[in-house]
Amino acid sequence: MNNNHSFDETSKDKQLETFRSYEKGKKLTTNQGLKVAEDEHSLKAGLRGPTLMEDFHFREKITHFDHERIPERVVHARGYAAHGEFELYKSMKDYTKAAFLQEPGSKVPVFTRFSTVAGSRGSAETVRDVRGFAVKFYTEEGNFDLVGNNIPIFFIQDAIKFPDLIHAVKPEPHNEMPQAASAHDTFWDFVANNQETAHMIMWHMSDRTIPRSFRMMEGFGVHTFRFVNAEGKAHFVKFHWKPKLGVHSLVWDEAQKISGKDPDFHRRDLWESIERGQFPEFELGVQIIEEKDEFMFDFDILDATKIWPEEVVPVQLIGKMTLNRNVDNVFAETEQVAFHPGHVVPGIDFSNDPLLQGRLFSYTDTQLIRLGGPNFHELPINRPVCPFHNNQRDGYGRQTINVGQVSYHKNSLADNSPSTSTEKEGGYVHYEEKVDGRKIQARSDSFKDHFSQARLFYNSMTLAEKKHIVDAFSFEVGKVKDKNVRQQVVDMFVNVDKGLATAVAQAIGVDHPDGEESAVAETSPALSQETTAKLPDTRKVAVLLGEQFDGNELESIVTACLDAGMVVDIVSDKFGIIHAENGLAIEVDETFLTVHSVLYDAVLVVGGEVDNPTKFKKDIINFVNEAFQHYKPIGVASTGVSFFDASDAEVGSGIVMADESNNFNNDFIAAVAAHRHWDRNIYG
Ligand code: HDD
Repeated sequence: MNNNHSFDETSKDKQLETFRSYEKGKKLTTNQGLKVAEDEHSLKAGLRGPTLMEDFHFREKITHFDHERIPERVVHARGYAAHGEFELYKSMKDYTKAAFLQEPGSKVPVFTRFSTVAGSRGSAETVRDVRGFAVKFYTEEGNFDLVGNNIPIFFIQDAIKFPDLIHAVKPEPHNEMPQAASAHDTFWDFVANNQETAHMIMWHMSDRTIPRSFRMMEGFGVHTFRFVNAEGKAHFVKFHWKPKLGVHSLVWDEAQKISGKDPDFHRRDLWESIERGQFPEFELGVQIIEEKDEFMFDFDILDATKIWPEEVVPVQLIGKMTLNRNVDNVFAETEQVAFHPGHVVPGIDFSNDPLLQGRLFSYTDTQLIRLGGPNFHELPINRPVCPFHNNQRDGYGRQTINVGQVSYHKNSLADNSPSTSTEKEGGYVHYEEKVDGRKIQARSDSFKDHFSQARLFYNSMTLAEKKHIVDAFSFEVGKVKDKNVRQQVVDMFVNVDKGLATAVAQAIGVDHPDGEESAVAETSPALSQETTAKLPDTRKVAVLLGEQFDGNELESIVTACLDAGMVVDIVSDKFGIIHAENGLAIEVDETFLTVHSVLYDAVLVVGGEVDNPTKFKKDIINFVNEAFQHYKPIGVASTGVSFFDASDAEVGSGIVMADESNNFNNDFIAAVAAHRHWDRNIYG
């Protein structure tokens, strides 16, 4: 196959091209290449007679169809991916010898898959869940996989507990409910009885688990890894992805409604942005700690339930990933891609984090069943772009035709090839860490503080973010049927914050907790989403419009929105062309039947004349009320005031009236960039 070693950011695309099949204009054949004359009717004994086994085309077609499905991923089953490139800003030569991190300006191809964790392959995308953020870098030294999440820590400290965690969060086995949700008894029973989950649960109950878009999430490698430089010196490193568009979330009511209106909301958003040429960008950040400083912190750097606060260990931005191409075929690429935290290149090594150590076993193991055997590395999406040769042979679906007599090492018949490489020649040499200890099944005392960073997180939230956390707990634990489990959860989270636990206790009808909250008083401002980038780019606006609108006003605002990089949909009572009073004609993109307020970032109320003004008014009022409830920006054109006045929305934060604004276009765009307007009283 294509093992030529010519390398640049397009090398993966060139390699994939050798596997693509273009069917348009081609003749239909069987898998044996035989041209097919009949594809509508099976071979029968007489016009009304039984079908004959002899019909090989029928048998082949049905048999292949019968075997089309493969097992979904045991976790992260629902995902979506795109191709792109990674460009280095800053040489990491002092820290790592990884070839793709040496030369500023150098680029490598990447493939990135985003996912939810708990739901099945067909589940809704805006559920409350952690998001997977897995990146495969196709480097000249082999594939490096950064298999992370959108949350910088994890639920558990030791991989041996992973099956327990997943059994608890998946639908309950006796009735297989609920789908793609953590709001049920077994999950919260696990939480309360495994208190190492405390910090992760605070993130899980925060807005982070209901992202607005895959393009507006951070990503984290979670574990402590090692960078090793050419001199063999190692540093501890954590990886971050920072989205250029900032970190933004939905509100819970909206997220639930989107699950029904558009279960594909996140993949559609990613697909459409790339198709429009608005390529998602994420900067790669690293936090680095010297080996000698391993024990300088009040947390253990091997504990995956802990962050390294950015104010203590700054994040250096070293490069940028741009996702610029959608897949050609979701099954072939997104479904068959196989990630593994153990896919590393020289200069990147592991730490003894017991969660990471366990993952190093699990990922190959799971591909063996999911992808049906040991040759999944030969699937086009998984192939490295550099050559690969070894003595592994055979197995289901083997594609490589290994030529020659020899498949063992060492040998003389093939001059001892394929031969190993020295470190200088690029051979991977494991970091020689000194390890000394007794065999023991226990956890270090330094892993036992479960609440300090959970409190640090809560301390760092704004008032609105804290309220969302209280509401999320109240919803989730409110769904728990067992009152004893509810009580245990409240009793656990008093260790984080008494106000939080008491408010939740009140909402879910259990006794107020009487424990002591953590004494941590510090904050880490980097943890709040309020300090994130706020831009109008790619934000989606619904313009609610009928006939005889003010053409000049509309043209001006729509042009301004498009110039600001926003996406504008004209929404009316029916499809077709509508006209302004000045004759301007505009095509309707969507109707009140096909879309809904929750699918947009902002609303612009223009109004106008339609066949059924009463229904039109009601539709607009519904749109506006919902947008108002979800803290969204609402612009009101001069013709739209009567519609706005008839809604429950009130003038205030994020409401921009053309009649009252000196610079309506700019004010509206600024309100959209702000994302949500939390200081709004939605209850009147
Ligand atoms: Fe995992 C998939 C991320 C802990 C076992 N994991 C999977 C994916 C992501 C993560 C993003 C989907 C990759 C894709 O898109 O195909 N997992 C994480 C993170 C973890 C983590 C960030 C903690 C820091 N995982 C973890 C543990 C184990 C696993 C402790 C087992 C011991 N994960 C798996 C798996 C999956 C998987 C069962 C399912 C499908 C796959 O691997 O390819 O092996």
